[in-house]
Amino acid sequence: MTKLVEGDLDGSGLRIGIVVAKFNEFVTGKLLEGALAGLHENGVASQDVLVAKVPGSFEIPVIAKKLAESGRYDAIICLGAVIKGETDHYDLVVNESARSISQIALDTGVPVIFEVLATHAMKLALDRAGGDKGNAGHTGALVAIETARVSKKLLASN
Ligand code: INI
Repeated sequence: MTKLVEGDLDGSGLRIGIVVAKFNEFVTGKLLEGALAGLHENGVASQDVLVAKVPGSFEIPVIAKKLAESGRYDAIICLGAVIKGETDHYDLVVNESARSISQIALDTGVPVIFEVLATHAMKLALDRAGGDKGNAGHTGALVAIETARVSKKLLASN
């Protein structure tokens, strides 16, 4: 018989780490609010959530790695906002952050959720931080819960 393993949005008992960049804090603060709301709406207890603030999106991976390696968290949510300026710094920060974050998940087996916005204008970032296009932090919370739940169910079914 075929086995199906699928996540759900039961966040009760899950421990979640959030790493949020302070750069463009006007945007990332809204992402953080969305993420915390999404976790609490789905049963994650406040005392099971740790928020770590880092200077910029480039610093997210090193702290996400520490949290993932600690074994204390069922998922890590990474929040940042990289907005294109006049230099190539933008591309370097976005690419390095994305590549490292996915590598941490693969190396540790802990779901690490990438909600680092990369946009060409502040307005486009704000649209995705509680504006017209929703809140990527809130989406990240749901993705974190669902992925952590798939992971737990997989282990339980083996
Ligand atoms: N960090 C961001 O999170 N967003 C940005 O838009 C950004 N820009 O444009 O430069 C940014 N740079 C800082 C970077 O994340 C590091 O903090 C810095 O390079 C020191 O390592």
